[in-house]
Amino acid sequence: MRHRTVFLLLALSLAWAGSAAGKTVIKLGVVTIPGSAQNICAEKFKEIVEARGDFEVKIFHSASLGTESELLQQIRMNSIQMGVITDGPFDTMVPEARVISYPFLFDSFESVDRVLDGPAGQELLLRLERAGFKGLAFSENGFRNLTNSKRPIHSAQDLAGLKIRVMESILHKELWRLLGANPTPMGWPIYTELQQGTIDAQENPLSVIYNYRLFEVQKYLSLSSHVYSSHIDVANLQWFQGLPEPDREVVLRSMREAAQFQRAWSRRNEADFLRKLKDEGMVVDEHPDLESFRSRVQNLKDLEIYSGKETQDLLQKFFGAIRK
Ligand code: EAX
Repeated sequence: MRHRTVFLLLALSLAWAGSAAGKTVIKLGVVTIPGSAQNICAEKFKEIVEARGDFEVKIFHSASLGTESELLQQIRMNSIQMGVITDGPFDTMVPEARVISYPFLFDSFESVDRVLDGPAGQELLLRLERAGFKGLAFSENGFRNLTNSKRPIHSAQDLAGLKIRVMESILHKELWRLLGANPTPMGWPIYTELQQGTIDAQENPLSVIYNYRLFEVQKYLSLSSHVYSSHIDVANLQWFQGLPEPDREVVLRSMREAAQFQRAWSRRNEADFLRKLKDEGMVVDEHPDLESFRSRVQNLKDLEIYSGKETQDLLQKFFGAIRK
């Protein structure tokens, strides 16, 4: 009897300890430093989801777990469960992901929201499942702009021979090759490489150029807006499917709300980042000759990297959704 009581007490206390500490821990990776677009989304997600459910979100940031490609691998292996990751690096695993960054696809935030939040964007999120990701939402990196240390870049002719770092993305490499530059794919961050002159140029949204103090090592900025870059906010698919239904709902809704919040943040601050970059002394070309850029990449949709049936199909859906 006594033994049974002790056993029961022990079992109860274990159960109690289990539920007290029984929060579902979510490890979430972003490559960037606090204050960056990815971190804004990740922190908002943590705040919302922890308030709504039995979750504890541990955010790993500042490249502590490696590059974005490495974070994607870790999510796939479930050593971390979630990530807020720039769209670019997805395309080595899911070719359809390269439709978002198709050059000069979007001309406004309004069309970004309509397409990504509409059926075309939602279809892309579903396509990620084949690679083991649950696509939850799109947050925003932003329209990407070119910087370099060599010379003002006004038209595509000025790009000849420029050594540019691109994301670890098949599309981005091909894009800059077509534009006439000399692209090298590299994970983020890249300050040292720019400082040492291993590369001359890079392209990123204004917030990134400012937060990473790239104005210290890049004199020239061209507002090229050549590509709209999202983050795809993902979870490990099996882990997500293993959650009880109500928890799945909470995770999904919380990330959607965090993404909406972060997109608004990104848009509210863009003009301010441009002003700050000018204040830091960058030489800005606000109206580069984008026709010269466009004409070099106009055949991209017919090239091999878009020739897979599923990728071409989704690209056409994106084109169609933009025209609506
Ligand atoms: O968000 O690798 C990149 O250029 C990304 O835009 C970077 O992670 C900053």
